Amino acid sequence: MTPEEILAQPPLTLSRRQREFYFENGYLSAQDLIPREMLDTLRKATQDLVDESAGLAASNDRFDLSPQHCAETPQPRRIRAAVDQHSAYWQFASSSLMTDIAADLVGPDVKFHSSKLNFKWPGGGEEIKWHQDIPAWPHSNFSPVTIGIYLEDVATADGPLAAIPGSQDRDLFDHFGENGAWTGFIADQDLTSVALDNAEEMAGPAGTLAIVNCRTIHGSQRNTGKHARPLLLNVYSSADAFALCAPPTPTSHTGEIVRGEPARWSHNDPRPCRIPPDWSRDGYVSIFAAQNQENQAQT
Ligand SMILES: O=C(O)CCC(=O)C(=O)O
Repeated sequence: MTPEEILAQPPLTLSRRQREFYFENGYLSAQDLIPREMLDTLRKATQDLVDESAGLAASNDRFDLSPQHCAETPQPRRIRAAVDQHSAYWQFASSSLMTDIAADLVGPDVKFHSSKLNFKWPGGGEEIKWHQDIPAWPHSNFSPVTIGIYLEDVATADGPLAAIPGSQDRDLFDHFGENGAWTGFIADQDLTSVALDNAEEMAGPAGTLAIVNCRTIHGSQRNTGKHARPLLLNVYSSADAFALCAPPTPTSHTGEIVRGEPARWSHNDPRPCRIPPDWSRDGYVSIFAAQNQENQAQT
């Protein structure tokens, strides 16, 4: 569906103005939509998983560990395929509240794509360099949207997600380095054409949604604050968007219709997208590992 067709549908949870803002700017920050009880359930699940990660000495297919991680101070930097790691995450991602929010942005028929929880720990939380999401998982159209939720209060110092307004309607950039290897970020020479001074931060209290379209250039600074920044990110698309390649981090729900009906026809956007490495063969750990050029093979 086109943005005009989506906007012609009656709003469900987001206001008309919020939906228009998303289509104009490629991102949206929204507060006061998530009930306290839902948030508390996600926080409890997350604490349980962080505690569980204390027993790990190395990253595995569930946890990507930060270099500072140790048993005394467990610091996973990502919970991979989050909806498969705790039932609370899937209950949240498939709730009518979240799928209605997704429907406000992709149309009434919604497909689930993927899920992860990124942490930035105080004093060490890494920068995530400017990038676009769709080059890692091309689809037949550009409806995929990442809906993030902060599980704790996030201020500027804690490394909130930031987006470049309007970048969803401009170029898609290469996320490969000069040696032809996947980097997961946009090279400095390409960023000279990007209005980085216009970047908008999406800070806010726990429960704030930070939403980005799959073409939107986004990233986040290091955490120089005193608090951890857990950000749960779920990706949805319109049902008529079909993945062109194997996803980097498939979940047991990837491709599932979570609202409405399956598509009978694909919607094919004519704008091209470069094909990423074959994740099903080469493996993928996380954006942190890719951007730092750490070993991408599964361990
Ligand atoms: O955690 C963040 O700040 C950014 C996450 C992100 O953009 C990603 O994982 O693709």
